[in-house]
Amino acid sequence: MPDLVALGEPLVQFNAVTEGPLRYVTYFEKHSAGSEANVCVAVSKLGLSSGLITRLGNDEFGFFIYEWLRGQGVDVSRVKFDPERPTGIYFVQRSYPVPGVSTVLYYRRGSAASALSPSDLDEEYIAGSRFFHTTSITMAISDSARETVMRGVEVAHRRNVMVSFDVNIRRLLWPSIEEAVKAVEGVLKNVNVLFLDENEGELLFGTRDPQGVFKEAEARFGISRVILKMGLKGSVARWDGETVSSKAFQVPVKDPIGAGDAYAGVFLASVLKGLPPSKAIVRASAAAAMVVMVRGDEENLPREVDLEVFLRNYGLSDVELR
Ligand code: KDG
Repeated sequence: MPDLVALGEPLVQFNAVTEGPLRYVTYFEKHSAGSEANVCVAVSKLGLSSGLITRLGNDEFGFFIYEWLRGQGVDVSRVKFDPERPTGIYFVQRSYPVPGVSTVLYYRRGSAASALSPSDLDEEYIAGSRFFHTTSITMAISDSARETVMRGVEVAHRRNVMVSFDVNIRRLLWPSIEEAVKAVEGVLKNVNVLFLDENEGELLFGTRDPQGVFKEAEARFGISRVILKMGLKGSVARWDGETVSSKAFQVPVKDPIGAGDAYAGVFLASVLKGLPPSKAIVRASAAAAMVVMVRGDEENLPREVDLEVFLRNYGLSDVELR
């Protein structure tokens, strides 16, 4: 069974080759993306095993994602093809109107993954893994997908598998922010490792302050492993009573989408390798920086050797970090 099992919707990403408003963009580059799929690839590239539970359309885009994930070493044995619904896609507009910031245009309503249902969960497959990972994106795409996330998290918790949850609130996918918050609050009691950013800290816990977020997460939901991402200010984690932090590595940014998944995937893979949180957080920050240097979420996800070279270039020895 894979070390990490994720549940969520992979998407084909069409990334604008040129910057600026999409109405003037002529060329798009095709990539395999989607938050939980990105995490699976991040884990697999570091030499661990991962598997994705999802549904794809029985169409060219579905075949592309399936073959891509399989090529990256992700176990696709729990991927189902839906003969009636299409694979979800989205477009990325880069550096307009804000330089270095990307915006997305989704075409995923009624997608194959939106028909995910609890019957797609193989309990023994989840129970055999060490981490079960998902996000609120999957909770937003349909009622049945939300129910699947709730059930998956419950199953993992009951079978003593560590549950990792990246809050990842995508405002475009929710009718209201209140609904998003309510849905996330509904799973948190079964979560062991929580990734979130400062805005999500504010929404869920009423504070952006790391110590405040850690305190509330523990007091309200019993979560003692919380990782707070603060953009250019770096990140801080509270891990079983220990607080660790990392700077954000400054790199030339082509497209920031996918940074959070690189971060979560490399953090979890590092923990799975037995590294302490102080090292996991630096490696995760490095990986997040690496993926934003190119278009596409997964192409720059590092292998161990790439992480080592990157960190050495920034004056940090990965021998110490390993
Ligand atoms: O984190 C990157 C993902 O957000 C992106 O690939 C698309 O999963 C996606 C989403 O729903 O926004």
